[in-house]
Amino acid sequence: MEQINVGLVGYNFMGRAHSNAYRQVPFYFPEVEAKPVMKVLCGRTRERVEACAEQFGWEETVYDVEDLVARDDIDLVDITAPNNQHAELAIKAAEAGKHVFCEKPLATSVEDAERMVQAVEDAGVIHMICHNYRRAPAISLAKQMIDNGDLGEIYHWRSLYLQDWLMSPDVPMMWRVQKEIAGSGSLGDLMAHSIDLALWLLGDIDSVACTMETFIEQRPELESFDTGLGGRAAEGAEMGTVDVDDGVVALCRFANGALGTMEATRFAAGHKNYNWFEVNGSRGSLRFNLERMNELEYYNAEDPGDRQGFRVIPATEDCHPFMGLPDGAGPRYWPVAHIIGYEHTFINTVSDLCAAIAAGEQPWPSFVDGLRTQKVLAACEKASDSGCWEHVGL
Ligand code: SOE
Repeated sequence: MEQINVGLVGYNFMGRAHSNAYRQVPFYFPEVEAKPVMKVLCGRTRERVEACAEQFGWEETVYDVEDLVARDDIDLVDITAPNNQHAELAIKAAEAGKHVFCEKPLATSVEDAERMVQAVEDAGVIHMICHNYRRAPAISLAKQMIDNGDLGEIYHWRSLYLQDWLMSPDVPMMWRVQKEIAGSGSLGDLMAHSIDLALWLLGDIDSVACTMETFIEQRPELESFDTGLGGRAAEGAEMGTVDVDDGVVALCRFANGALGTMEATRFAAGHKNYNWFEVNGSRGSLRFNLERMNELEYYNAEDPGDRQGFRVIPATEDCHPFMGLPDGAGPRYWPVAHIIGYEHTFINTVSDLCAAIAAGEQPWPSFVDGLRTQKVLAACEKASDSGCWEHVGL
């Protein structure tokens, strides 16, 4: 397969991150034979779609997803539209025989996530959910170390996903604070990432306890549908009611006996994108902080007593995941310690997606993984309502 013709739905924050990834894969992953071709950008607002297509490098534009999935020259449909559109768009694409790539969370309900899994499996197409942080080299290194037994028996998962961009009451009623569109607030927007990493690194979550809060319940309405982050409302705008969580705290019990705590908020003053986790085991601990993305902290409980302590592993050597070209041919990005950034997690993700499509293989994380996270999200919401521990049912 020489090329993969891509149709992208959505052009805001994630549409831009995905567009950049398609442009960069051939540059940094020359060994991936199937090159992504940025064929069609799809969106509702013609002038915005055309401007973004021009800026990002998409060949053509359409304004209705039906026109996109009807095209014979599209191989992959990539969905970065708001969460409540994921199910309809993915099912349409799968039924048209297109491979499907979808931003997180997979859907706004378990029922919709299950319909998406059924559709892609019935269609026999390749499917992937974009949990980009799995392919931060330091997090993929953590996965290798845990799977290798370097931490021994796992006792604890501990995660924080802290931002503060919603703290101003002037931030308007954009889609991320509307349950009908987003499904939930900090829970699905941020804790979904932590839950995906917890499931990937530690395995099934059996049960959860959870509590949530909405700190600012009224926000000014938007003049027009805004799918960006934040923004300002017009003077004297009507007030709308926020019906999602601003902050969420959860406890969880893993099937392997480990205990977990998770927290997510967009009201943690001073934290901008603090996606942090720590794993504790019988042989040591690992700790990651996205704001220091190129580093993995490691405590080896078996180090000699006079030199034990957390050490920093700079995950920028050619030997680290995604950092070296095949067959030791040198650095994939830059020489050691020249560091990479947020956008490279998307480039790494999209390169594996393209390689999988070319090989006819199913990449990770799939829609089945996305459904697992959706079940944990739903159990958290149920636990928050009931005030009791709730089983996840994985
Ligand atoms: C906003 O909270 C956001 O853009 C999330 O939606 C993304 O998934 C996360 O990676 C960064 O923050």
